[in-house]
Amino acid sequence: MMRETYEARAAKNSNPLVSDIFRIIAEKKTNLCVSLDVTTTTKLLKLADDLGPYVCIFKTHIDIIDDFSYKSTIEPLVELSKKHNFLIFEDRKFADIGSTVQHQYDSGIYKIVNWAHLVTVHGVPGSGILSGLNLAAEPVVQKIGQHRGALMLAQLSSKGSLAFGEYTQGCVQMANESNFVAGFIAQSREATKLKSESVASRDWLILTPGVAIGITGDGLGQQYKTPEMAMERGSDVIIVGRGIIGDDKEPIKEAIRYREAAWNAYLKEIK
Ligand code: S5P
Repeated sequence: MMRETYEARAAKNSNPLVSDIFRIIAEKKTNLCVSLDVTTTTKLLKLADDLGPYVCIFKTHIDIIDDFSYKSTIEPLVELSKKHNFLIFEDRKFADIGSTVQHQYDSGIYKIVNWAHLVTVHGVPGSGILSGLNLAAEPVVQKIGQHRGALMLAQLSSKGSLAFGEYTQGCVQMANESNFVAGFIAQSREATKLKSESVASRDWLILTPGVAIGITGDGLGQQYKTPEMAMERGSDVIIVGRGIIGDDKEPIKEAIRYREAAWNAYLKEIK
């Protein structure tokens, strides 16, 4: 499919966080997000420093870090995000009522809202989840002058996922009614278009996980497509975990390969 350049979309988007992301992608010429699914702070920070130049966003699952501490895990990660100009996306997959997620976002040991530009959110509980997260984000946005936003899980990459059809449409409807939503985790842009379009659709940021080269699954339900396939379906950013940082991989070499594949696929499609 043909698409506009990231630069053009950055200039037009009314959501400042989405504009920032499109701008970083255009400047660094990378639409790659690496999923840093590792269990130690040392591995997390080494990968963030080594791969920082090749990504626009790093995705984390901060609750799988065995030796987590705010000071030794988060503070250096935030420094690296400034050094290499990437954003941080904590894949928290919030899924509770507004009041609970508000605290899960700003309290506990992780205090996610302080450092993660993006977080993932399930639509299951209804729109209160977005209001609760937004309540936690407002004071932080005020205080540190950075933007915060949610990516709603419109579709999942895993086999047998229940997130399709009417559920996906419901998520898009919820997103349309909240300024806190930056975009979607989805397998295709098409799925994030409302069938009954009464309001003009926003220019959503679409991130696509379940991307790998030369492998179709992981034996636990993950289903892979290639960077080219994800881009052809209208993705803006591919999310790659084990394809780049897997035990048998050379992460820098793989990051360069995936970045090139996704960037060339984008170049083929621009108007
Ligand atoms: O539908 C999804 C949504 C997400 S956020 N499918 C996914 O795989 N993810 C996440 O992307 C998942 O939690 C994991 O962190 C990453 C994929 O990792 P990989 O090693 O399979 O590339």
